[in-house]
Amino acid sequence: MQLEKSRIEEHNHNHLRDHQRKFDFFSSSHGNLENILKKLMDFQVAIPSWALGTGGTRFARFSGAGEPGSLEEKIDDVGILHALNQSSGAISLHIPWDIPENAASIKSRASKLGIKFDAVNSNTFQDQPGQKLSYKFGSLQHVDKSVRKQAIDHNIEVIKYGIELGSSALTVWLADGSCFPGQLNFRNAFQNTLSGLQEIYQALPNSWKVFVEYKAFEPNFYSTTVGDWGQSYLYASKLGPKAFTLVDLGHHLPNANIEQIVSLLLMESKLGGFHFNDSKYGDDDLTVGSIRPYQLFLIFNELVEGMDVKNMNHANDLGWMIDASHNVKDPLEDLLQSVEAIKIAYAQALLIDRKSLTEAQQRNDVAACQEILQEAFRTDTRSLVAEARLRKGAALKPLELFRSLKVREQLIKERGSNRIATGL
Ligand code: PSV
Ligand code: MN
Repeated sequence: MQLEKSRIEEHNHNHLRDHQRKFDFFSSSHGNLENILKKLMDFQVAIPSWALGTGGTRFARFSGAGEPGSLEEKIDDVGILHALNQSSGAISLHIPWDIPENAASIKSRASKLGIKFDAVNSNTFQDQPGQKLSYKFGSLQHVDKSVRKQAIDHNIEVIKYGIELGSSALTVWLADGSCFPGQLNFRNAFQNTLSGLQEIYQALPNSWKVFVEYKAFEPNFYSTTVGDWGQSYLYASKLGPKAFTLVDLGHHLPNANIEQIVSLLLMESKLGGFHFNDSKYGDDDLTVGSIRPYQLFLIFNELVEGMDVKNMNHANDLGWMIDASHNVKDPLEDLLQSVEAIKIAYAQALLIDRKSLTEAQQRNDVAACQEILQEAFRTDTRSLVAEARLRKGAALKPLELFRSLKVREQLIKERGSNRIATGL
């Protein structure tokens, strides 16, 4: 299904007066907002193909109805999100969950909806039906060369799919590691992984990047071969200028200072991209901003400051992706909420009085530093974000419109109530 433009216009017309009142009030206390509005309008967040169905846990998966059963339907779902918020103009595919059998037709379907292909993701953390060798004891780290070769070949195949679709980055997340002390020689595991990544790196087109995603634990519980940003940075540095670290917010040990990690990676020009989500305990993959919105804001504070120092383009120079999905919400509603939370935090970070903050830092005026940051964090930027949406022809209230148009009910009618999306 596709959303008609006229339904969005009608919805905006009904909400315009209320929005105008709120935005006028906001503008009256914030001066010229044109620059910020432009940045908000340009900022796009890629939707992971695997989040369009219900995520499930290792205990159960309570599938929702009307889930997308094919790559075509996943693209259609992202098209719905993008029509509603004009901020989700890209999809990140996971191979082999989403093999594009006919790249040309997939590409044209996506482009009609204004959707591009973001980073492609390889999968050497599961065994697929008919697969020759098992990843039970790892993939690129494996003691057996033929398993390593199988994993390398898979990544190269993923790059080929990406090239056909017009993607320009590969994200490698490895579940490699060990569950028990003594199981693994750490150095050999690192060296094997590095030489595998080097072969994959050789297969990257010139304009491509490779993102090395780290994760502290799970599915391995004693050691992880790309376990933290230091290890990812080591691989990325040894690989070369096309290799970067990818930060997934849920992949840290409790209370890690993610904003500091972001700042230093940016300083070293080694931050490649983001997987946004939120968590209370571990890799919970909850809706962005649902648990720790202040942390999200502090991360955006470092992102904006660090990118500006290097004259980077906020919208294009890093890969912005969501990586969240779970059992209890409608996946499309959840994704609308995640994108909104990202934009709210980004808008707050853009409002920070940088000059005063730098001066207060130079004076060691700690209380003033805190006041300046929290002034921005406590600003309700929802009308600003809504204005950016309005100017792009998106809905003033995407979630409300999703519900009032009964989008899910229509998808159920089209697809049936027991269609299950591919993915985890
Ligand atoms: C692993 O937990 C991860 O964050 C990686 O990005 C995977 O590609 C994704 O989740 C989906 O399993
Ligand atoms: Mn991730």
